[in-house]
Amino acid sequence: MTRSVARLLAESLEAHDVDQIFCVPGESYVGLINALTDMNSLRLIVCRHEGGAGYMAVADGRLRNRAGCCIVSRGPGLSNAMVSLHSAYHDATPMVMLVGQVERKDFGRMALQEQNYARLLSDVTKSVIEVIEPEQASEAIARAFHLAESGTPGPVAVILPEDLFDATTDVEVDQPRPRVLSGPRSDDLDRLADMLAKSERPLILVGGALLGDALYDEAVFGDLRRLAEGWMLPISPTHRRPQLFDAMHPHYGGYMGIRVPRDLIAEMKRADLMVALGERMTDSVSQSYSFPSAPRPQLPFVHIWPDPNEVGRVWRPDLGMPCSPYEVIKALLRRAVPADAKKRRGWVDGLHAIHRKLLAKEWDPTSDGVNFAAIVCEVDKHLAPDATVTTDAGNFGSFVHRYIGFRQGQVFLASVVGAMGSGMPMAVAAALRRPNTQVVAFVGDGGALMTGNEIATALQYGANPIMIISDNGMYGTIGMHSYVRYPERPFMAGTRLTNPDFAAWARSFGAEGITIRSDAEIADGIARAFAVKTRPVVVHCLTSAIQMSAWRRYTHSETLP
Ligand SMILES: Cc1ncc(C[n+]2csc(CCOP(=O)(O)OP(=O)(O)O)c2C)c(N)n1
Repeated sequence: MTRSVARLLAESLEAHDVDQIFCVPGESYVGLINALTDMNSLRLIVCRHEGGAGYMAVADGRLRNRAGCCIVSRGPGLSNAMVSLHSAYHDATPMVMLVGQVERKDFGRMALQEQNYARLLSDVTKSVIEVIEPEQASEAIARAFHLAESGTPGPVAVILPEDLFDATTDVEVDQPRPRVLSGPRSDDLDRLADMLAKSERPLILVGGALLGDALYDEAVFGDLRRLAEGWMLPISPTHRRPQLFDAMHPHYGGYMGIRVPRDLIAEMKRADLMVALGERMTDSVSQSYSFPSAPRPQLPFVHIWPDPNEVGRVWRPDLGMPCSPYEVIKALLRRAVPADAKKRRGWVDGLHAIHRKLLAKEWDPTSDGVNFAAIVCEVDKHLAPDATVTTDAGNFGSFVHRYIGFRQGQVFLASVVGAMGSGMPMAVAAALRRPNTQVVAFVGDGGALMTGNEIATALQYGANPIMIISDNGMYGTIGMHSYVRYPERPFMAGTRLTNPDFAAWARSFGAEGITIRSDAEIADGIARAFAVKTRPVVVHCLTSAIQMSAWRRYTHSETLP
């Protein structure tokens, strides 16, 4: 059947089960926009900034355990979207980004907004696929999804010249490649089982590749639970993956985020074995390459990650298993539980006790605004068992990790690498994908005005997230870093912000706007936010800058310098 390349691309996306695409339209791909709007199975979500569109695609992909999809225009559009590629690349999250390009006859002339994408994107994508021949358009989509989702997942860009869309071809839709998963070698499994059996104090870190295997699949979570209980193992979710294990389960061994609190890390360092199960391992998780120390871990280290290029790249593991982490869990469950696994009861209980103590809802009063701890704890009271929480990057997020014990079934989304501007777009994507469930975005006053304008997208498509803004009048994280390095200098210098009335700003979009100025307004303000349900809500919280994070306070005085 002869059809336009635009139509072929649209059908190829449909064949890959793409039902939602995030975009900012551009003249470089109007042919494709027309074909996409003709497809009943596809919803085009028109966003306000390509960074927002990219983050939405990342979040949507994670929610579906697939590569999310977005389309951006050439030079300027792609430049705006770069932050989402950077984030997806570091977070090992699959994404397919289609990019418009100048006409083929003008290649290399530096025509309007032309960029050499292979060069520009070489360090933020797994692959850049330039389509020159109409006959290869569908194959390019199939390859892009395959590459994005296999091995270490990540973003793939498909470059589409403007004149290609109207060209015709009789090539058929290239169907999706089967998903490829590598299983563990039986020798490696023997060794792992032996190491686990001998260990008295193992640490099991669970990370993103397990999440990639299944975000919702109760089978995965159930099997992980059974392994933890049967083999008597503590489970520690890693940085910004808190929902991987129920925080109240007695085998939850503490959250392995950035700068693990002193008591917990001291206990963790007594471990005699570390198993990274589906965690790539980064500086955030490894406490700046100190635990395990890079490149030679100070304790026996097993690295399980679905990509041989990654296992052994930074750390030298005692055992490297380049395979699906879930396959390892299933394989261990088929084996006999070590006879004396119960010897680890005390170790598991000890870690869990420290974790539960850290979750205590305690904080100190503040005089320069509300302690954000109080807001987060109030939100936690309202969170449903299937709620989605997103955080932007910034110190306000530390309160979320400290005070919310995520239950299995709750979903957490964030840029793992800490790219600001991700929180609100991810919440919009979650509210679109999970209508009639609670979606709460925690953002700072910095991130709020980076991509908070996507609240317009939420209103346009009937998505109803709650955006909780911690307005401490500054880029607080950077102020804190400055304070830590140069304690005698005024810590707000270079980081102070003059902010709008965010509640009025929200109302100007047609959203609900609520302001919380004092502790007395917290309970009612948060209850009102959760009661709205039929439109987005912004809760503007005037928060303390002295309380720099959930763990650190400015100690020189109670008034700002
Ligand atoms: C896109 C991007 N730009 C800059 C940074 C550096 N950065 C990290 S946190 C932060 C401040 C965040 O401020 P805010 O949103 O107000 O939250 P707070 O730290 O005050 O809680 C900045 C500028 C970043 N991570 N991402």
